[in-house]
Amino acid sequence: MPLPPLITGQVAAITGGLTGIGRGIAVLFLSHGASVAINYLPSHNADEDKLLSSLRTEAFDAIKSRNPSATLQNLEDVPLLTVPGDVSQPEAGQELVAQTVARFGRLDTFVSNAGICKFEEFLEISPTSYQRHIDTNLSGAFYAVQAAAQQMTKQEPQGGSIIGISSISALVGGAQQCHYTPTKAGILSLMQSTATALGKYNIRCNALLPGTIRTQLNDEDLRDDSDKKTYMEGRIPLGRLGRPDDLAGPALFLAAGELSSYVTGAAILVDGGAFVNFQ
Ligand code: RM4
Repeated sequence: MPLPPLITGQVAAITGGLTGIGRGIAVLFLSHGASVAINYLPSHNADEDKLLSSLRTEAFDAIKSRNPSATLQNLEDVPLLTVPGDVSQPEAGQELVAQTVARFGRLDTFVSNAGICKFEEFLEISPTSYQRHIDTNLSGAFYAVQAAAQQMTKQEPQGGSIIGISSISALVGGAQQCHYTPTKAGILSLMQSTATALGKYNIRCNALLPGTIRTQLNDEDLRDDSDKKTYMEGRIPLGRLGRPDDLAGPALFLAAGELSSYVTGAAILVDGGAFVNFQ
């Protein structure tokens, strides 16, 4: 039996919601009765139009399958807003939040998810590549979270839940990720500090630390015949790499105030047990 809808009437916004973890979260939130706005980097995916329309279809099916009596008739009824923007620019977070509120009236849950990772040897990382990782992953999270918090403090009722998608690599590093892992450690730190700063406004801030989730970020690094894929699978107690859906449940828990009302400043590992198996 699927769970009944848990966040009916909530409004959520997610950066980087067109693919990977952000998309998984968007679909689950929609199926649980939320209205969802996603940000995505325009012209980044060759099949952008297809990704946009299939997201709506997936969400429609997910809503219907969780709640067969849902009133939506056609795809346009899916309460999904798609907002193009480059999160490395402060305006993108502001725009996402403004459009979310204009369409859906408020903002209950904000997921800062957009991120990039180009696997590169440390000795060869160019200043441009380094800066791009910092700008997108860390500065992007900062700007977007600030925009979300500004909205959550001024709405009635005040408050909300902010979720930063960090990584297991915030804790352990990664040889070809010397420009990336510091950004993920930064997101964890950002969530701890914003939890401290925003508790008085009834805003909870938490970090999810995924282990290795199979997304387009690691298409090449973890291709099917690679030794690394075999190695990674071998050291995960649950025996498989993560899927975007594996992150969506923990995000739902943090969105559902009834389940997580006293959870803030937390770092939640979602890694199939990989971290405990690290030695
Ligand atoms: C993660 C972690 C994974 C890697 C992705 C791209 O944070 O390091 O192993 O596949 O990044």
